[in-house]
Amino acid sequence: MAEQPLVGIIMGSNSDLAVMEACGEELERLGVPFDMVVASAHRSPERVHEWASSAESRGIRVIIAAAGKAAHLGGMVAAYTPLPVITVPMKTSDLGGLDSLLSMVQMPTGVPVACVAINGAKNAAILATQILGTSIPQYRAAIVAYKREMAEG
Ligand code: RP5
Repeated sequence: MAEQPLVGIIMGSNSDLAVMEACGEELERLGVPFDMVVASAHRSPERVHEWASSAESRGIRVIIAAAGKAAHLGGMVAAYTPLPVITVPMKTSDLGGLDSLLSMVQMPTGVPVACVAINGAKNAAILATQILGTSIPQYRAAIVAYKREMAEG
């Protein structure tokens, strides 16, 4: 039987997948089960609503939301769930991803999202694992080992 996903990854478009694959690869490396869906805040809002509002009851503990341009996906997801939301601003052709970044970090008071660097898919996976590690020793140990590997070069 497949392991229960603990991290839910949502992205606004299939065009985000090339970048976000690195997020899934890092979660796999850290041993974190996840699921991944494409749903857009403006093109398929009902799907986003359904996915975000049911995430906690499906066993998800942390959400990663990736989007580009006027990137309201993370904020919309955060509105529908008590789970922590980490956003990944996608690099864009017109404004280089600054548009996505500002859309995410400037969430109004009361509905925060965390935000990693532009195209920071791998860091989102690491941060999600660190959050899991505050309550699940296996993931804390995975992060400790990862940091040790980095230090040893
Ligand atoms: C956002 O608009 C997506 O997250 C994507 O980063 C950007 C462009 O989407 P496409 O036009 O490539 O589908 O919704």
